[in-house]
Amino acid sequence: MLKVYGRANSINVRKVLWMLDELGLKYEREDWGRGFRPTDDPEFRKINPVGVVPVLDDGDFRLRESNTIVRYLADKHGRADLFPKEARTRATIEAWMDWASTDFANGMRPVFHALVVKNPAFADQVAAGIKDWSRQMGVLDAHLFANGPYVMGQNFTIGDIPTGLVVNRWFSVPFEKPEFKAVSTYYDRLAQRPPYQAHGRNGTP
Ligand SMILES: N[C@@H](CCC(=O)N[C@@H](CS)C(=O)NCC(=O)O)C(=O)O
Repeated sequence: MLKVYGRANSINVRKVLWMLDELGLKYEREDWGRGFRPTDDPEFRKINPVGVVPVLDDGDFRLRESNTIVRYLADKHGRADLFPKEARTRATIEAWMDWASTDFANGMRPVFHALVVKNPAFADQVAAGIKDWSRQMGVLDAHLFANGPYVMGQNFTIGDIPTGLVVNRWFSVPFEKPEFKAVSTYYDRLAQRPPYQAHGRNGTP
């Protein structure tokens, strides 16, 4: 059976769990990471020398990197509806996934770690984080307003998975935030999907 290593409240593990549910695949999961066994445990370093979750075991194949795992699962299970084969469409989806894990998440990280994890090391980065995160949210809002309802237009794709999880965190972390109407509509639309209810909009930031 497929096996996921990583705590279910990690934004990167949640991408994989959401995808597995989109595909209707059964899996087992082992808790590792903050609040559980630490990822610098020598036992975990044998699973992933980089020392982060998630990791997927698919039989005798082991894979790290959340976005890569999501793409692998789409391809392996022939889900061209979620990750089309055409090169430009595919690259555009990958661009949204890369953006969601880098530029879109850069401002989010200190805000989340200060306000939710309550790590004092991030306290002085909250204002700058909110500013940066809000600017990127504005980019997504304008894109969805002009080209939505999903990041790739009419159809839900894996481009919405990393993006949708950062959007969940935006609405779930308590701070004074500007209103982005198209992003709110997107959040409600994603919430119609049971896998997003389970792993995205599930009350966990
Ligand atoms: N680029 C990696 C990043 C993974 C990552 O940063 N994972 C975090 C959790 S979201 C982690 O393992 N943190 C250590 C911990 O939970 O103890 C991916 O996308 O899979």
